[in-house]
Amino acid sequence: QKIVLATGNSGKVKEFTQLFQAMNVTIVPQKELGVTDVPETGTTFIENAIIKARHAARLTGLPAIADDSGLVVNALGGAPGIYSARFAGEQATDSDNIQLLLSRLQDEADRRAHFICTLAFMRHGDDPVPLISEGHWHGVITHELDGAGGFGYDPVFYIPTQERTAAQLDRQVKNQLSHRGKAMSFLLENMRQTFA
Ligand code: ITT
Repeated sequence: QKIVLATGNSGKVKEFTQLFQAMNVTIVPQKELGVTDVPETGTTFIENAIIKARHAARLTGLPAIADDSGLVVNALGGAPGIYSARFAGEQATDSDNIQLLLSRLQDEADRRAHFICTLAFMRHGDDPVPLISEGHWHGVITHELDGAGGFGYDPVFYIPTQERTAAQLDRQVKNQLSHRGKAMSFLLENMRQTFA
């Protein structure tokens, strides 16, 4: 059984490949099937996840899973939130986004933040009852980058219980603790019924 992974983010592809290892399904990144990014016009994580999953499922005729995620920073009133990938502009790189985040928090003592991951799984492009799940991961924003693993904001996301940034964790450990790992464990439970 094939499922199209409705993301253009290679960091997410690596994490999902590992997260799906326990399931008897083949995950195919949308790029390999010629699916390009769809505009994320929603105003919530859930809406955007559904938009991306529906787009990939309709174009490929396969079941699709999409991930809409982002970083919610307390001192910034929840920003960058759903705009995390384009915080520093439409063409922003991870490094641009991190620099902007650190500059916005320069004189800020409250450095609490959390990642949110919302997943949408659609059995087909017109599935009226998509499976939705969400996971959160709490941490604090550092003053400097540390670590070479992960992607996105991982080098500045510090997890006090691990005494490390997310970019310093092994992928397997990150997947056990992260917003994405938590959202996936709920989804996998429910998908087992679909693929049993
Ligand atoms: P797709 O929409 O194609 O999946 P994207 O990168 O545009 O790729 P999002 O719109 O969901 O994805 O934006 C999520 C952003 O939030 C992502 O680009 C990172 O900057 C950040 N992010 C999400 N999960 C993260 C994680 O596990 N570690 C670090 N940063 C993360």
